[in-house]
Amino acid sequence: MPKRLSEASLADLPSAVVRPRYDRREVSSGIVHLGVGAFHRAHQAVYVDDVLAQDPRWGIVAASLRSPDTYDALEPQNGLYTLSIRSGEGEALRVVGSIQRVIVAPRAVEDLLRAMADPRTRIVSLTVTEKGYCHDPATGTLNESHPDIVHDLQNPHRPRSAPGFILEALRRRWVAGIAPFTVLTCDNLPSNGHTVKRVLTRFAELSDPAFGRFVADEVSCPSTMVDRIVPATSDEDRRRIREALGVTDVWPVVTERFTQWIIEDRFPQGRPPWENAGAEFVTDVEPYERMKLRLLNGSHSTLAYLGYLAGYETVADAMAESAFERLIAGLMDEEVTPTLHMPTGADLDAYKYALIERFKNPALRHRTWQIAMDGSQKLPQRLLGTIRDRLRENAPVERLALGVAAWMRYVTGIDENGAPIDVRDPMAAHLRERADRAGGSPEQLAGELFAVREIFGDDLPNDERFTGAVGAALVQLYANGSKRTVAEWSQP
Ligand code: CS2
Repeated sequence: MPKRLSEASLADLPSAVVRPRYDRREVSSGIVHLGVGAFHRAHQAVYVDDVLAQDPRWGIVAASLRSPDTYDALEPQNGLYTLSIRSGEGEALRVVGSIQRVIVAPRAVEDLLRAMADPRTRIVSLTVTEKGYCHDPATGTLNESHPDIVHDLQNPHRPRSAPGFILEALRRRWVAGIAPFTVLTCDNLPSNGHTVKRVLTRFAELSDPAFGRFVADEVSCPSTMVDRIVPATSDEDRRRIREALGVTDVWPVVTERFTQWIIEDRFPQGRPPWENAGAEFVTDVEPYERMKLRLLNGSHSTLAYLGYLAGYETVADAMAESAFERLIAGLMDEEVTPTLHMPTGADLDAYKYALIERFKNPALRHRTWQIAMDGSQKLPQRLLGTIRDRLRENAPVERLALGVAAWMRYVTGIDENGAPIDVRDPMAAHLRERADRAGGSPEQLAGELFAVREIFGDDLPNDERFTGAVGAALVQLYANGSKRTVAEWSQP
C-alpha cells in the first residue's frame, strides 16, 4: 500500500510533479471558503496557490456545508491534494497547498463562525451551487419560505445555509466593530454579486432592519465570472494518479488546461494579487458572465439533456457526433450570439471555437448526468434569459426551445427506453408529480411544466412563440427520440 499524500511524503513525489513553492508554515488564513467541492479546488484554490509565495496572508479555511467527505479525504493529507490537467495530449500533475484547514459546518458550527468573524478573514468566498443561495431562480430574490431560511431566521446562532452563516458572522463583526469581509461568489448565477447581495440584504432585513441597512451599505459583493470544466473525480482517475505519484491521494481533482476568472475589483479589505495568477479585474463583469452562462453553460445543459436521452455518457461522446456539434455551433452562432453585447476587444469567435474544442476534450469524462443536475436552478440563466431577449426581437428560438424540451423529457424520470433516470434536483419530486399527471402526452407535459412559475416566471408561459416552439420540439422528441431529432435539426 503506497504512502498517503501529505507534508511528509511531498519530498517523495516524482520531480515532474509541481508542488507548493512557499513555506506552508508561514501562511496565515485570510479567506474562508464555503463549499469546498472539486470546482473550488481546481479554480480559486489554484489562483491562491499561485500567489502565496508573494503574499502568504491569503491561505484558505474551507468549509463543507453538508458532507464530511472532503474533510475525511484532505485532513490526513494536511489539506494537500493533486490537480490533474488533462487533454488528449496527456496529463500534468500539481500538488496544491492553499487549503490550510477543512471544517465540516454541521458538526463545527461555532468553529466556522469564529473563523469567519476573525478580523484576519477579509474575504468569504462561495461555491455552493445555484441552489445554495436559497433564492427563487426566476426572480433572483430570497425564497423566504425555503426551509433552511426559515430555520436560520429562527436559529441565527446555529445556521445551516450559506446565507445564514454569512449573516451570523457579519452580525458578530458588526456588533464588535470589525469591518465586514468581502463576499465573493463564484457560482454560475446571473449578476452573481448582485444576486448574493440582494439575498443577504433581504435576509438581514427580516432579522433586524438596522442590520439590513448595514449589509446594504457596507458589505461589498463583487460579481465574478468563473470558468473551468471540472468533472467529478472517478476511481480510474484515483488509480492513475496514484500510480503517477507513487503515493495515494484519496481525492485528486481532474480538469482541463483552460481556466478563466474575471472579477469586479471591489475589495475594501484588500485581496490577493490574483492578477499575477491570470485573473482579470474589470469594473463590469456582467457582459462576460452573460457570455459564459449563455454560450458555455447554455450549450452544456442542452448537451446534457439531449445527450443523456440519446444515450451518451459524456459531453465528449455526444460532441464526437457531428450532428450534436452542428446543433451546438448553430445554437451559439445563431441564437445566443445576437443577444450578447461585448466590450470592444472581446473575441466571441475565438471564444466559441475554443468552447467546441473544450467540449470535445476526450480526456475529460464529464458526464451528461452530472451537468443535468439541478436544471430547475440552471435553466433561467442558461436558456430562458436568452429566449426572452430573442422574443423581444421577435427572433427564432428553435434550438433553445429544443434544449428546454429535452429538459422536460428528462425530468419525467423515464428515459427513451422506459428505464428510470436518477433525476437530482431540489424540485425533482414536484416536477415528477406534474410529469406523472401528463400521462405520457408531450402536449400535456409541456403544459404542466410551463406552470412552474419558479422556473418560467409569469411571462414565458403566456407567450405562444415560446410555448409553441417548446411544445413542437417535445412532440418531435417523443416521436423520434433525441438522436434522430438532433440529426434532423442539424442537417448540413
Ligand atoms: C456545468 C458547469 O455542471 C454544470 O452545470 O455546466 O459546472 C461547467 O462545467 C462550468 O461552469 C464550467 O466553467
